[in-house]
Amino acid sequence: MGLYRSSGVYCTQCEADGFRRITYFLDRPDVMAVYTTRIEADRAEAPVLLGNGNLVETGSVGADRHFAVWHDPHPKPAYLFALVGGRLGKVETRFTTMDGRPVTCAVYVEPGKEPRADYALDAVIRSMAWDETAFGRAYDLDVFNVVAVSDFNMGAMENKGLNIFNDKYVLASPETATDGDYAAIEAIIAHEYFHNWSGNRVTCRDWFQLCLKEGLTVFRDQEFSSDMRSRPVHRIGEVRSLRARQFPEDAGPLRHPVRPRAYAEINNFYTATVYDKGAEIVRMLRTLLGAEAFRAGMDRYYADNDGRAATVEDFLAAFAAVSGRDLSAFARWYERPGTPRLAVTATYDPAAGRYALRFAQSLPGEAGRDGPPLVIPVALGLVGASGPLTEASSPDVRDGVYVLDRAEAEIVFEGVSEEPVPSLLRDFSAPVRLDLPLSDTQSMRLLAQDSDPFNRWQAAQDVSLRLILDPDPGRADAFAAALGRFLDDEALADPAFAALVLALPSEGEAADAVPSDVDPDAIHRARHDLRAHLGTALRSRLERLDAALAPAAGAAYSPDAASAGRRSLRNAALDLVAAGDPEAGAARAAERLAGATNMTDRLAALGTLALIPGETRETALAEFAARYADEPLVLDKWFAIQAQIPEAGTLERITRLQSHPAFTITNPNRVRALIGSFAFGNPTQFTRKDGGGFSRVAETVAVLDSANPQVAARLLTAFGSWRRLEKSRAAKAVEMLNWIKAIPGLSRDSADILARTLG
Ligand code: HT7
Ligand code: ZN
Repeated sequence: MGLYRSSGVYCTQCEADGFRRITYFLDRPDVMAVYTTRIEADRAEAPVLLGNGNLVETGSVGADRHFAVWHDPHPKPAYLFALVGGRLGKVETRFTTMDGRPVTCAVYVEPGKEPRADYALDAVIRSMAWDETAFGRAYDLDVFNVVAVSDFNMGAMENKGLNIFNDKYVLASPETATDGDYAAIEAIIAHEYFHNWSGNRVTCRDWFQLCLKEGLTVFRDQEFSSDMRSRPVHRIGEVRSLRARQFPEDAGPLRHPVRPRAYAEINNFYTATVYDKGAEIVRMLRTLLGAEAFRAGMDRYYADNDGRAATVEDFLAAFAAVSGRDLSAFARWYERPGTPRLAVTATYDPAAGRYALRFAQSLPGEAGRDGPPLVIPVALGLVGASGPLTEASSPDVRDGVYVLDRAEAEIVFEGVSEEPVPSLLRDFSAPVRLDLPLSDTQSMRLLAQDSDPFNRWQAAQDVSLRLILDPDPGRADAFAAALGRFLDDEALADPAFAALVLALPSEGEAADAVPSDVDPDAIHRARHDLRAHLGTALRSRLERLDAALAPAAGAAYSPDAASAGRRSLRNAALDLVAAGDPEAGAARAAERLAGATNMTDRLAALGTLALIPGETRETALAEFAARYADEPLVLDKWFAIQAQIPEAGTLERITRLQSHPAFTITNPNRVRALIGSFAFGNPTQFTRKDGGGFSRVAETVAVLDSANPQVAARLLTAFGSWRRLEKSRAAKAVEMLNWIKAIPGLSRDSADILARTLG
């Protein structure tokens, strides 16, 4: 925090309260000022000098030194202050805003890596254009600079006119970056750029309002990515990540309202709840008001609050003003922690052609009792044997959405000619857990017939989850047959979607569905067996797809969504075949690895091989490391893949990797790659019964805590679900948490997470 050096480059990180480490200041977000910054440095050491705003003067100081003066005319809080000085190369281009302002946009990177910044620069230009079209927001300075540094605690930072990035989210080439990396670069460049309005022009009154800028900006970057890529595929990705990170947080000891009521250390509140559930609230608001009123509300919010430090109330007031709606009940989403449950039961009267759905919402609070109801938009439809029943209607459903604002309610559809399967929470219209007891046959009807792509995917997830929790070879055969029909009919038309349908719920998601005494080994085995079953049953189809999706010889790599989708299905097919026949799979993956022309295919093949013990795997890993010895971001992938191997030998492997010359505890990306991937991505080994996994992470926290408390505290959050584990593992986790607690001089960051986790 404050001013620091990353690989010889001076840079700053002031959010949330780092500016006070640079100079005395009233370091609160509601204290706004106009800044003029004069930076002076040794010319050889720091030929590039960057600050907020526009460059107004440069000059020499004696023979060896020089200076630059930057002026930012927009009043801002200190957390948006930034400066950079160092040896950097750049790529740049011009953009003219909708109000005619010429802007020079540049991306600065380590000299020699300039060609790898082209995609990020292109994403800057696309973000600027999109915010004008989608939200009417134009850029407001003469320059927009992005700087990539290699030591960064988070993804990036939205300093006014001078965004500073973790280089992982800037640098990309087909040889070093996967399709996922390209998509993440596009999304994070957009996210930081969009903060220029949602965060910078309108900032937060205090840190309790963090979701005001983060939830809104995540929503905006999600919309951008959906417009750039496939909307349904992106939505499924958003929900997978919400369920993987936010739902467990909301169910564990670190749960907190989207607008927290109290904090000991604000750095610990840059959470999935503030960011991702915060974005879901904005999405629900749009669903409730409709796209037009939502856009009018956003315009009103900017008009009323430009140049101000605002609150969640100011945000909601803008929407209430334009729509005439009372949003006071909706505001409860910001205050109530936990994921609501929505239980639904259905009754059908064939004689009357009437179908009733009964809804009951619940969200037990601290006292164990439900509070006042939330406002839950439920997008829905009814699906018959050969498709959606469009003639069925209910007076309570408008534009396909029913708004549940009571604890319990019933709605009735008339004109229902056959018993339907309800398709509820279409497009995941609210961040709730749905209790809707469907049979496999009903879910498979949704997979085949629903018009909502999200619920088609959800139906496949539901069947697989049931089969992981309650294995049954006969039902697995029926599921494989349904998947086979789906693949035959649709896989080549939308490969990215098909790849998602084939992907089973993660071990974490399966654990989340178990009420208590979670045994990660049992979940791992059951999930592995189901993959093997499907891989065997679908083998010939998957091999045909593999062949059909092979790129033409000599075809150039392109990161566009359609090409990425074809790669993802082809790689998913390989992985599933390998689960069914590991020997043949290993040979095929090794072949794919040798012939790969881009990092997406290479890493996917290595990932498949990593799950198959043996010589082929070890040789492939050694060759990969040798090939990319000088590529830190690729080596991170190599560390991460090995940390996630679900085998008893992984702990030993991690010990070896920790003494690998490329491992360093001082680089946040490297620590996250090895120890973070182990803690968050290897459930069976992190929660080993002998406690070895917990102690490895605890030891890392202990070493890291004084130098980088933020990263140490984040690692500690991996212990968040210890209470749900079966007793012996839970006891080992507590032992290690208490061991950390006893470390003298523990940072406030780690102490806060510990206190709440043990709490
Ligand atoms: N607003 C930025 C948050 C951030 C941050 C917070 C605490 C410590 C370090 C940090 N680096 C960046 C990033 C964002 O969400 O846009
Ligand atoms: Zn942000």
